[in-house]
Amino acid sequence: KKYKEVSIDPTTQKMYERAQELGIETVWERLEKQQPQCGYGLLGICCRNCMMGPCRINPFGGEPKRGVCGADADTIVARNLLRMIAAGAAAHSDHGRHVALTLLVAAEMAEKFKKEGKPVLELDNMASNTLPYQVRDPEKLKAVAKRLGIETEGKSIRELAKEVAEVALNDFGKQDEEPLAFLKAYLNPKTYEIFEKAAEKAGMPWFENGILPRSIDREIVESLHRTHIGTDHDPVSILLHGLKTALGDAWGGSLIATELQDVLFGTPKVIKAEANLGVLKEDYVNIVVHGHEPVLSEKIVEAAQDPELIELAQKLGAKGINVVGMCCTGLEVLMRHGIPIAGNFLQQEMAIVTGAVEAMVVDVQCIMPATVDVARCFHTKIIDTSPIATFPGAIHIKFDERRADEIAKEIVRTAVENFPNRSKQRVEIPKEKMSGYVGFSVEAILEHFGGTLKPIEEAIVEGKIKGVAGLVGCNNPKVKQDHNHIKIANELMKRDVLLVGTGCWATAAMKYGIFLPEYADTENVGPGLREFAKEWGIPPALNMGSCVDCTRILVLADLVARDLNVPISALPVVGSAPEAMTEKAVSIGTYFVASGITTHLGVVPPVLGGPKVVKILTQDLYDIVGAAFIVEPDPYKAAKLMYEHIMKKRKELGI
Ligand code: BF8
Repeated sequence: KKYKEVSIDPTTQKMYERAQELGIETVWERLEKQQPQCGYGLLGICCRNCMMGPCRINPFGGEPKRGVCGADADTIVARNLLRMIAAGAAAHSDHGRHVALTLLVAAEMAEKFKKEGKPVLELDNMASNTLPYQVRDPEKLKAVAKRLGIETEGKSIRELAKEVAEVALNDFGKQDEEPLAFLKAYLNPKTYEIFEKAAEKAGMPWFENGILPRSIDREIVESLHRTHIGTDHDPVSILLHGLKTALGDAWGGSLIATELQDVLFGTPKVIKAEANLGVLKEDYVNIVVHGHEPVLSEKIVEAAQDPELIELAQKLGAKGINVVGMCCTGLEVLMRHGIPIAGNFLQQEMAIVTGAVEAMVVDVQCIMPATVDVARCFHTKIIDTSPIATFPGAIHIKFDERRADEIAKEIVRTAVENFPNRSKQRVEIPKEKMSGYVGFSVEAILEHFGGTLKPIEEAIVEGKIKGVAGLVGCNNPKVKQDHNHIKIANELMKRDVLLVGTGCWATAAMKYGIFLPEYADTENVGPGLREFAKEWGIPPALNMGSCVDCTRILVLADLVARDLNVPISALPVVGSAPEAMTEKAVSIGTYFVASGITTHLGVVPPVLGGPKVVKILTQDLYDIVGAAFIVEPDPYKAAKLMYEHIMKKRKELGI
């Protein structure tokens, strides 16, 4: 073969080869140019936390054994890991804050308009289109309010929206020692108790309330404080605080993002849609929404339906406007509206290489700055929109929620006006695309099973389904794209494990047809799972959404734990991030484990230089929180280990 095989996805492979022919540098060449990657960095034993350094520890046992301050390998590895968790938790949680602020701003605008005498009922219901954001799912808002213990009787949607947003925002910045209001509202008592006692079990009783997070921001700030030179040096306490910070993400920041996005934009319902680069259309203005926050992408989807803009597109020679998604914001609009998703993380440059993208509209997280360089080779415009994420060389149209509609239209117009600049001879869109069912929110799953999870629980008890695996996370160019995602999925389904998943894993699974009920007929699905899927008319794997929606997996696990009156750690449930890449994935892995779900990582995180840290993460945590990490790059071995864990949990439950 002339070119390296970088992906099992034919569209990525084709566009990669095209990039090679056109002399365009991609993520794979940049990875190549980084070789050999720094061994100290890979092992986690370099420290740059002060200016006496940078320091490195000899991984072979010789000198230097300590940094200038005296920190040893385990301290350095643990501190570095805590900083990764804090960054991941910060990214998810800042996203959650943004959603809560959007809800608050919309509620306050409704109040203001009401005083100005605009239609009262519509404003009280937050359904008025004079508002930049409406409450699309009032029932969910009431359900969230009830969970939080907020009185709903006699209150308008506007009043409730304001109160819920305020409780959420308080969870970010409160200063008392009480655990998060959202955590208290959503977590079952048995798992709560494990969090409360975890630090004591680990021999550190001075952690007040164990690893129960007090405030989302405070745990993140404390992570930076603890890892400052001369502060926390014991890998146990550093890692315990890592669990606490990650739990602030899970049962705080990410949960708030998911729940309030459902309130604002609607709770996903099961819907059929399409995935892969083949969703780009040759005769249309193609707009790719890429990043994470639906506060933006929802508005772009709306603006693209504006008759005036469609007319303009037609005047300029296009048939219409085609909005498609990329990464998690793509999953958000896929789940709620069936907007097709063009790809996962490693396809962002590939989408531009088709030559058919008028604009890639980006917000925050997982957007490579290299998209701007690739776009320079075509007519594509990269439009950055977040005040906190500016890309040199991009067009900056910064978003402001108060003027959301106006700005979204400006963005779409910029894309449309770029259509005549497209060079038709340079367009090459891969044909491949796949359809699948998406939109499996917890609410949609409950509805499908008649308002209860009993059918799933009974199938597990009977052994028809052996357990459930939550597959999540990124692509990483160190792994052939989607290879581990699909192998692990198939190996688990063959063993009758029902899959639920999010993020770039979910997009990968969709591209290979795993979200079609027919997939249950393939040899990749075991007889028990096949029977169950057919009986209920579902695919053998359920798409639960974006990465912040990993909290949907937690909420689902929590409901089962409540039904069985056990902590989450007693359930035959495992997690996996087969191609993990981001700091967010590290936070997710950590909060899965802390919440009681043993989790596999398919890419080795930078911890191997700290033997004590490795032991804590892969062994000791079983005694502390009832779950731990499995690290295994080989997907077949990984699936086997995950299955063994499920079987162990079944045995412990006596089923
Ligand atoms: O939050 S799975 S590469 S896109 S981090 Fe990023 Fe990883 Fe994809 Fe979304 Ni999640």
